[in-house]
Amino acid sequence: MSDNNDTGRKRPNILVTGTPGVGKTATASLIAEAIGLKHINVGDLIKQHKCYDGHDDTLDTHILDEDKLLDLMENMFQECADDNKGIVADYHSCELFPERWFDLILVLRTKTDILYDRLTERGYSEKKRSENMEAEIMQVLLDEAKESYDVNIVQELQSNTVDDMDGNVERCKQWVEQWIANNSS
Ligand code: DAT
Repeated sequence: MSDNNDTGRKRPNILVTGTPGVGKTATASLIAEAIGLKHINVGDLIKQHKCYDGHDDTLDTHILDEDKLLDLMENMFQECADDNKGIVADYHSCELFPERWFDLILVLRTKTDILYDRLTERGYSEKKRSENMEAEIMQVLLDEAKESYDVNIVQELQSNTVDDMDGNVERCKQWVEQWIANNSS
């Protein structure tokens, strides 16, 4: 993993991404707790601040107001950098964010049968569940991350079991410690 920083930040920012249900929010909140980073659940932020630009009746979803969301997040990133605090954000997409925000992109992956059970438990419709399963099988988010960021900062991690999650948090913690050591001068 690359850990060079030319932004002058004292703490790194991490994005946890992947298909819905792979464990982004669960993992990001554990990372935040274990390392002392600020957790931004981007989906929740969008809802709280109504970052909507109308409604898509065919897909029955709100249309994201990207400018509003990015302005809001830019302020949060600036405030955290001013306080020497790092951020761990989680979202099911990654290409919309400026590359300069993140030092590490974690792409969580889950086996099809396990993801099927999680999405069923979440009450997803059959259509929504199959769309997301297909996206996971086709590694849509991994490709999106590799196209949007330096491949050296993109890490693919398995997220099937609680042990996987604990291991991912521990690995991330070690990476952050190394990043801080490499960037303290
Ligand atoms: P996401 O934010 O990617 O949509 P989540 O964090 O809400 O996913 O997790 C979905 C559900 O799956 C939730 O009940 C927690 C569980 N889960 C997530 N990652 C897991 C893992 N590695 N092992 C076991 N359960 C996990």
